[in-house]
Amino acid sequence: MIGVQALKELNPAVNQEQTASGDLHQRRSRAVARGVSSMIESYVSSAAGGTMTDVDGREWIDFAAGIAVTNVGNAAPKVVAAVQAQVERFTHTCFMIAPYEQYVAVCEELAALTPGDFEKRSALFNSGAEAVENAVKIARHATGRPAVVVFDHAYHGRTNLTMALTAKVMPYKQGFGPFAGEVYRVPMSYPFRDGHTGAEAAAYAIGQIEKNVGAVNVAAVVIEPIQGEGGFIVPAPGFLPALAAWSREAGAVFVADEIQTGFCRTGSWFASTHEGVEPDLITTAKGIAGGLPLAAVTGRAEIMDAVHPGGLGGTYGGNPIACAAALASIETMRELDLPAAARHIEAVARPRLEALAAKHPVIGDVRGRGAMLAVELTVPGSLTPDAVATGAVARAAHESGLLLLTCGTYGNVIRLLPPLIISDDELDRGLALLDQAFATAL
Ligand code: PLZ
Repeated sequence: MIGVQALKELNPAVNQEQTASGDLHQRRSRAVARGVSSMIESYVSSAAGGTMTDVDGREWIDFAAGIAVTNVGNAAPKVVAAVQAQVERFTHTCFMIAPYEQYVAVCEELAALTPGDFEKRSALFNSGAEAVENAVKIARHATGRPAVVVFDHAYHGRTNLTMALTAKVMPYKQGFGPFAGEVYRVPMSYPFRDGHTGAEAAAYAIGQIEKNVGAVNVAAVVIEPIQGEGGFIVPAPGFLPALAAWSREAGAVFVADEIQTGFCRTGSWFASTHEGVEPDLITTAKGIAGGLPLAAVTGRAEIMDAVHPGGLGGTYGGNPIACAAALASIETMRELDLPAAARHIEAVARPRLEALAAKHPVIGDVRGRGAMLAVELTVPGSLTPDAVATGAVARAAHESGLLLLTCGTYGNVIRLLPPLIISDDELDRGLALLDQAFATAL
């Protein structure tokens, strides 16, 4: 997070006392809880496609997509139209009270789009964390077992159970305990740092589970196929399939948390597909509805339907406006072939990141898939994380009008998450700003 002072020094827009953003920031500091922070202090006026305009008229290139949410672009035309039409028909009934078609249609789409040619069911919720919580509830109910296995560097949310599943302490968990029990963390495959093959890393993780948890106690193995907040960590090939196979053997539910990787982001509808993995349950959120809050658990009918009627739900889960937005987003993804768009972004951006790495030895690793790309910054020639350089590059990017996110357990990863509809020109301008940010910050 960027300090107020640092941003004032770097961002001329904020430096002028009388900016609209400056005024809003003063109001904010008197009204909004300090625990909710923002990456930049420019306030949004409008956003469309791959750009955002702030209340002082400054244009930004969007390499964040609201953290992998607006895959179809901000205020995508079909999403806007669908939301407008739905909001005029009815805004809410609660699916548990009076059901409606839109909810059913989203679940049909999820069954068709998620990997695995088997009978599936879905349940809809409001946020990613809520979807992960429900996946755990369902897995425990279906197996009658208590234990949940998660991985180093994992991120699954900020609710009490999902904080326990999330690895990183600061800022997510510090001071918020005690955390939920029966959560066991095992090592993740992290090729840049551990140098292991997927098979080696999986054998080690499985050994830990068998030794410290016991296969018969495991309800669920929960994993992001590519870790998001933890640092855009792509496990070595074979790691995910080995864990999925072990879970099947052990009678545990294999849950892929595709909340950040899902909906075309990695060049495929879901990242599990890259390794031919068919998860028992998949959690989705973010990209599903083009910016409206919606999340889902989708999976094998026999596991999902193990739960008694009334056992799952919530007032707003699968709200009709969010469902209308999801149906329009999915239609847009199909029409514009957004998996191909993500692969195109990789084809353009990866060579540019590799060229950047050749110029700046602080870049120790270039990785990712599709439009989920990252560079990890380390003290040259070592694995020692360089969070200071990472923060400096991000601030320089923000100062130049590029919305750029960092991530990673060690805060030393710069990640690219552009909307998948970003134009070649916007992508090129954003990459040029990134180049410039490295040159000025280091
Ligand atoms: N699982 C894989 O990436 C959300 C969190 C940002 P919610 N990631 C962004 C922050 O600092 O809060 C995420 C994720 C994965 C679960 C979640 C949680 O999704 O919709 O934020 O609850």
